[in-house]
Amino acid sequence: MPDAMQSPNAIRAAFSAAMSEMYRSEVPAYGTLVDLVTSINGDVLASDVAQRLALTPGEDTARISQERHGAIRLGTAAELAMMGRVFAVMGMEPVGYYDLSVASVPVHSTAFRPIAREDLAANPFRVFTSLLRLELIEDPNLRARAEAALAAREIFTPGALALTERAETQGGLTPREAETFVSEVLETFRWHADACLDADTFSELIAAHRLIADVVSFKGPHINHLTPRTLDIDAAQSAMVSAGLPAKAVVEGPPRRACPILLRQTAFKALDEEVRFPSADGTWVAGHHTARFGEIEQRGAALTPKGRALYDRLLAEARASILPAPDGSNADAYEDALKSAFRAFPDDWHAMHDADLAYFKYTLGETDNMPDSLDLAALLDAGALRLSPVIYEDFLPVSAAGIFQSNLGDEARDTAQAASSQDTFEAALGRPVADEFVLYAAIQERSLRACLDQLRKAGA
Ligand code: OOG
Ligand code: NI
Repeated sequence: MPDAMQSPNAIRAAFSAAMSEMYRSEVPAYGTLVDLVTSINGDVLASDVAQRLALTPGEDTARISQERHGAIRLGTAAELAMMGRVFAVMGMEPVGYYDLSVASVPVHSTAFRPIAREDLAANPFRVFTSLLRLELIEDPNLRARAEAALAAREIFTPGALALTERAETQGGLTPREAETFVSEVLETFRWHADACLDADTFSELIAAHRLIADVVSFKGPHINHLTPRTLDIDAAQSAMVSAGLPAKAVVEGPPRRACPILLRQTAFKALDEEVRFPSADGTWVAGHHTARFGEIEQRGAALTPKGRALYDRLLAEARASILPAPDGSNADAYEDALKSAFRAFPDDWHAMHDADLAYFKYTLGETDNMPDSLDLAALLDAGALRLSPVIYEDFLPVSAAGIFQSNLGDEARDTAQAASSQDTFEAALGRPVADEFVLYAAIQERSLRACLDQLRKAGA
């Protein structure tokens, strides 16, 4: 009898751990970040604050300090399509379309992540995956050289390609194959200090756009950051500053609230790294490149389309009055503007639920005055049903743009950009991306149905 297959969840967890270990050794400051977040999460979970967050015990808290996302930038449609197949072996599906051209970043992106509630609970590892839009290089000669460099590289090892095909044909991988798969796929994400383009071409690409140089000049799409999840990003931000990490001036996303929504993120700036460029005479030329950084995030409730529209409107309102300066000089004023705009967003789980602003998981509560009917509002009021926010598992384009920008330098801001193109992205990927709202709504509906079934059985 053949070995049983390793579950995609186990492969994903192993991959996430292996990636974290690799990044810790490549970027020591990331290790500092993980340690500091782990300690803050421990403090929050042991305090009253944890109660207020209304997390689902176990499901939302057990693996909190192992939770993280990463990001890579790919160069071609073929790379994206293959990456999609590799992630599928780990139970990660493309969710959402992000157009970063609005922020003068020449990429569009999706997030590969698990989709079902059980799979998210097992390990929610996600990778923000961007595809470069080479058509945005204006100089035809430089564009041709960039295309040639991308066409000449193979970012996957033969072992990774073979095992992905095997997983597809045999419907999974055995534990032993899975172990090899993890180490083979890790190679794609590894940092390469040796560029594959000469120093002059690299400089020209940097001049066209720093991001283009980052994607095109190296052997592979090195993981550019890994982001642990914290339960208190403001505490983590101060700890980052105290630890001497070059933290970004403002936290991206919504303001601090009693009931966190969506995603708040902050990063420390990219490291200046030594690289070397090949030259025609066979020698190497020393140089440097900034690509990799560290980030932390605090996740809150996933918002409904109505809640998201309100979020987008309030964020735009705040940003119309003040934009955070890259040097941090107006950080306090920006935070005040954000806080005052978001007064219009209810900061209470029950109120957010009743106004249909966020998605929730329901659990059964103990109550002495069980209502006669299974009316949702009555059950909640009586405490027969309890609310726990469905955690947001995706990303925010304005925040992502801020994260990209903080690592590109400010000269990258006003390049002209082509329009959004989800169709082109999906054609490159070879399949459509999932709609995040549909996924969250399904989690909410299923949990409600399960509770009502139990109540009915109990003879309510
Ligand atoms: C990705 C930036 C987006 C986030 O957390 O919003 C991102 C990148 O720099 O490649 O990771
Ligand atoms: Ni990120």
